[in-house]
Amino acid sequence: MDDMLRRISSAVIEGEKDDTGQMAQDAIDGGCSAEAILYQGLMPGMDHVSKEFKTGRMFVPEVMRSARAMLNAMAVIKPQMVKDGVQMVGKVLLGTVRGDMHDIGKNLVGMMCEGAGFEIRDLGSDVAPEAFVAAVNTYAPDVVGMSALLTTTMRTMADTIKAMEEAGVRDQVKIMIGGAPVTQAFADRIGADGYAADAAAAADKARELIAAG
Ligand code: B1M
Repeated sequence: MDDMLRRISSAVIEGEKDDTGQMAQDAIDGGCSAEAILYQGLMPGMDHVSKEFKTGRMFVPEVMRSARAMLNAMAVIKPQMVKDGVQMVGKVLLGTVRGDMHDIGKNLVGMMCEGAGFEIRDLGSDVAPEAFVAAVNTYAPDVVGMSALLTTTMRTMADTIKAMEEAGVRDQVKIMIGGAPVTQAFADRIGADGYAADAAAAADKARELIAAG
């Protein structure tokens, strides 16, 4: 069994996206729990990828292949996880803010967070402040993650936080922001709870924000 989980970890690291679904199915058929596949197979694999990305030994295309490998296995184990009542680390609501169509980085953040054990609700790109507010009410996420790639759309992050304050939902969530033009100083200025420079750091930051309560 351990060997099976180790092979799943390696397949994620190597980005063997066409194999991981079947490997996860074989593991389930072999009596492995969905929880073990997630926590002892997929997550250690993505954790390794995250470290390699942070230190510059893996690059965006490789990380995306690994993330896809992980997501293909997740698709197979999810029904079993629901049946078994497996708890995820937390819920992250993601979106690229209004007026901004860039979603590659945001998608990568979603994949990394999913690899770190979060349930992801992705609202897509060009997401209006009111849509974030409505989604907070619908999904009750732990963390709201906003992405912006344009200097002109960064200020919509502040508008979104303001809309959450006005709707009375600001204190129900932690807010994390990121994207190429975004900085820690900007996050501090607009009252976000956290900033992350890249997708691996975003998964760490989401964990940290939840742990901080
Ligand atoms: Co656009 N674009 N683009 N573009 N584009 C940039 C951002 C730009 C820097 C290019 C340039 O001029 N050098 C420039 C912005 C300049 C500025 O604002 N100062 C720009 C512009 C001007 C535009 C248009 C206005 C161009 C035009 O039409 N005249 C237009 C705007 C459209 C709109 O959004 N309304 C536009 C359009 C597009 C395309 C549609 C063609 C395409 C987007 C496709 C898509 O996303 N589906 C596109 C692309 C691809 C880029 C570049 C080339 C690459 C962006 C990217 O995907 N990077 C970009 C130039 C560049 O960055 N070199 C550029 C890869 C990605 C993995 O990195 O998104 O930074 P990134 O995400 C990182 C981190 O930032 C972080 O983690 C990610 C992974 O490590 N991160 C987070 C991101 N979100 C996070 C959220 C977090 C935490 C971390 O917490 C929630």
